[in-house]
Amino acid sequence: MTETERNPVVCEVVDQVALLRVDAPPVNALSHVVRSGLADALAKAHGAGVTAAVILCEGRTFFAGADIREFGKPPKSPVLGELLQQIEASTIPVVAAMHGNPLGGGLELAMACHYRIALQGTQMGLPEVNLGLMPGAGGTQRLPRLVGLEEAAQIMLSGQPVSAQHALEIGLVDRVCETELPAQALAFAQELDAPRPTGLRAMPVFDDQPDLLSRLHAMVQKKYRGLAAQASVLECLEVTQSLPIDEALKEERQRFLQLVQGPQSSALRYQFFAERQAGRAPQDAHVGEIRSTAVVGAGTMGSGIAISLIDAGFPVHLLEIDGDALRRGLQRIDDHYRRVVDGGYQTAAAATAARGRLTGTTRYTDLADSDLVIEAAFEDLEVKRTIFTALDEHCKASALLASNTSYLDIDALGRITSRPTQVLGLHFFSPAERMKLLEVIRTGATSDAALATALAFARKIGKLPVTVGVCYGFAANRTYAAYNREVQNLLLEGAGIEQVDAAMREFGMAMGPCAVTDLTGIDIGVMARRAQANRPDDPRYFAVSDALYNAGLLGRKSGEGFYCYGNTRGASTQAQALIDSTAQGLGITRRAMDADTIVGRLLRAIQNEAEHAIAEGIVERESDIDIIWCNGYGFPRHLGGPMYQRSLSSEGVT
Ligand code: T1G
Repeated sequence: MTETERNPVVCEVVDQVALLRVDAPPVNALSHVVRSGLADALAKAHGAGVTAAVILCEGRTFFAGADIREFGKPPKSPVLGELLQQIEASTIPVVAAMHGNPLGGGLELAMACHYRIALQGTQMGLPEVNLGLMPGAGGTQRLPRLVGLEEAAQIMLSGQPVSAQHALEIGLVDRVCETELPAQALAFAQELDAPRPTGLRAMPVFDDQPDLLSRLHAMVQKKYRGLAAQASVLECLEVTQSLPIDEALKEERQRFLQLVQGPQSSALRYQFFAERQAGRAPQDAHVGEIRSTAVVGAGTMGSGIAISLIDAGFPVHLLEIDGDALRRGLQRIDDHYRRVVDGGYQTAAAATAARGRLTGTTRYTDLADSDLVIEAAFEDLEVKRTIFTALDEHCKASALLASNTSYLDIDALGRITSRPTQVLGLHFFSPAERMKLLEVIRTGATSDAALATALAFARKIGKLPVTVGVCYGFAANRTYAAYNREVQNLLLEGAGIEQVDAAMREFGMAMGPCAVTDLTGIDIGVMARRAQANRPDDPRYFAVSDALYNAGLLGRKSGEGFYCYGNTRGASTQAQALIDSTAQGLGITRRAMDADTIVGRLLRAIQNEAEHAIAEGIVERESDIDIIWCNGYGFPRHLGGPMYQRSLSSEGVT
């Protein structure tokens, strides 16, 4: 620890128990200064004649993991594994008193302690795979010893946290307390008379659970296909089965270090910080309080948005134009809750509580007290103008008015209200109740306070906000349109429908672009482009979609588009014939193309359009584009995003 670094660890002896308090905001990450402070404090505690030690953290959470900012730098002793072995070898019992989000190295430290107590509401886990890593400080060895192989594998492979209650049930913690964590942990420590090293417990073996290993391999190959971290976790569990724990820890550390240096972890760590940068509010902007909300329009998007809000605990007035439309919207929401409860995704109690926060209405006067109104009506500027005029008349002066439009000019909507500084866009992605991405669109008049309030609200409803400016299609749809436009150029130039989709799926996209267009409907894009003011003067401009649309091939909704959806499956021969004839009519000489060409051209189409959007100030930085593509269009997060990929190729790394 250098002279200038404040020691974040304070040791206080209370009734012969050493209380080690750590205060290293914002999340008590286990940086070098924290590790050194803990090692010193624990050594001193042994000399102070105490009977036990308790480790706890100040602030919002127990250690939220290793300090991600240290990865890729030379390790500084004590590395986390050394500290954890010092804790586990302690001759006095050590208790971990957890709250908040004990994650990764934070939970590994707790497992190296001899006992664990958690505050109700604590969410703990080993999310290393979300960073392209695996537990690197004993997690693969101590977690199975505490909770068994199946639970341990599930926690490590999914990266999902478990609640304090579940942790108690599976043996990960010894106690859960409602309040007063420090006092409860002290009292617990005073009952203890001996250490209980986790590492001395027997390691459960796959031989005792014959089908488990094959089930886990199947999961890694299917659900986590192509992800190096999950594959390493399972290999490590297998290889270390019969090793003494000291050797097993070395094996784990080696695999962890390989992943740290690997391309997937670099991309995922980039994504972690990019997500936090994308929705950062303007410096010192006032953040207003959103308590009550309203949604105008109960169609697919409006009802999905309403579900997002009531699930996040906000009361919502859902307004529709008449009783029938409102009933259909409310029915759609009731059907959603029936599905998620029947499917075990949400408890009946949570669904009932959420549904109880929703009130349907056909009267604008009922929105008078809403702090935020989100308009999700038909994509027509005149319809939206009428709605914003009514909202401006009936909503309180402080209310924010947002549109969920995908393309239209929100500046124009702000101008017809008396509050243009409080008008902005909240562009949700379908299905709105599930998709995390949210474009927060500031107009030329939107104030910093309105933007900051909307960004904070977005995070409160569990969304991932990206600030964008106003242009046709904002940032997401604008770059997606460029991608799709190049898809159609490739089809005209000779690439096959299935060839394009297969190339992009093999690259890692969740779905091929032609299949996506069939899903959303070929007519949607055709209608939007016909309404486009400055349509490019290029005869090839979405000529394929126009040809399919004119032939009645609309995609899934009509039973045929790029693909057939009836009894016959696969690419549509009619669509292919239309592509061939359109190409011929345009005088295009078709030629064979390989997957690399297809992927390269489509990535460049996104990158070029993104570059223009950044130059125009529509988005602030390249990583915002990557956040949009990884969370809105299924771009593989472990590849970082289209702009991240370009940075690799410019560095000569492919
Ligand atoms: N290291 C460094 N900084 C971190 C951090 C970490 N582990 N976690 C969060 N931050 C920063 C974050 O960048 C932001 O900074 C601020 O804290 C608030 O974060 C050895 C190898 C804990 C649930 O993966 O999931 O341990 O933007 O905005 O929404 O086996 O942060 O303000 O400058 O996210 O309240 C494993 C990652 C690491 C946990 C809190 N741990 N963090 O969410 O706040 S690898 C993780 C989170 C590891 C071991 C392995 C969340 C949170 P800034 P935030 P939040």
